[in-house]
Amino acid sequence: MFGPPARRFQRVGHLPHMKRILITGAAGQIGTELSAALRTRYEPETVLATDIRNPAEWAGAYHAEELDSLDTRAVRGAVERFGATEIFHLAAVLSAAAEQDPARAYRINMGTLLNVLQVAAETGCRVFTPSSIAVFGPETPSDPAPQSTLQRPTTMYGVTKVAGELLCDYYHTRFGVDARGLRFPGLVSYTAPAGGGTTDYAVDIFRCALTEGRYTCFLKPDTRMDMLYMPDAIRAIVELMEAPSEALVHRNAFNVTGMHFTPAELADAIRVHMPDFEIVYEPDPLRQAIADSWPARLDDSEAFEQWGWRAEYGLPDMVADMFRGLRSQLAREGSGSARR
Ligand code: AKB
Repeated sequence: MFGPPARRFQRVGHLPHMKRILITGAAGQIGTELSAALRTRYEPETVLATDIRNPAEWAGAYHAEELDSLDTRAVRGAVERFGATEIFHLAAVLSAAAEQDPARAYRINMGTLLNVLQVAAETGCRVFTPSSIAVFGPETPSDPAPQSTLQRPTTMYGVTKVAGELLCDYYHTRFGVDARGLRFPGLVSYTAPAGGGTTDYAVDIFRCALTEGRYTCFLKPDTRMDMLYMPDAIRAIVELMEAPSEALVHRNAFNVTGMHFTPAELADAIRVHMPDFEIVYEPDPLRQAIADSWPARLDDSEAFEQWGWRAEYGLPDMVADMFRGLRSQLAREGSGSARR
């Protein structure tokens, strides 16, 4: 089994045509780990991490800039100044947060992606942007949801992700932009907190287990959801972006998955490491309705067939690695309350 993403990739060093990568939303859950992995895989100075938040708060010593990706001129300026050849566009409002202010979520999710694709069309950049299991709705076959199937989401986040998939396809066929993407299920990680998602319980539960010994779950105990551990997600992004174009039938919006479990099953897996761990359930109607509208599992066989994708972490490995990583992180943060 591989370690954390930053250590998992061999450096490929100088490529014949050197990649220069600009990341938006770099301070978020995926962005924090993807920036580290790309700096390891390529030369660190070829990665520019950007976020709407001030880099002084999140970037450490790395090359980073504040960037509002709703501002087309600012995106174009950053791409041109840095000489970017690829944009990894991660800035987005997630599912539960989007339901609090749907119009804002539409503006941000669609506006930033349109800007990135437009600048990519003008500058010749390649693009990666994540899609989500949220593109599916209650009418989609649930276990598993096929790669090509009915997409009638009932959330604003899902609406923007379906439209985003179509927009990527449009910019590819109309302007030749090499826009690729993955449909992620819930992502589990410990480096940066998740925020505003429906699957966030599977992240928060570990920190609460270690600091308080208990967790109050906002979903019902038998809500089965699809999940992927972050090291697998980061590897999927890198492998897809490095896959030869000729191998790809879909290019964009590949289903990928790692494991699927319920909150009760996750609590049992946590008890293997912490026998006294307690969980109580106080379902939040909004997030429960979102979870119930998504498939229980994605069929990722097309990703395997077209570019060799295969997840490495299942539930027990993921739980063991989360505890290992989070314990060290809490020790670094100086949280004396972490339980053994
Ligand atoms: C969310 O819960 O909104 C995200 C997702 C599944 O895209 N984690």
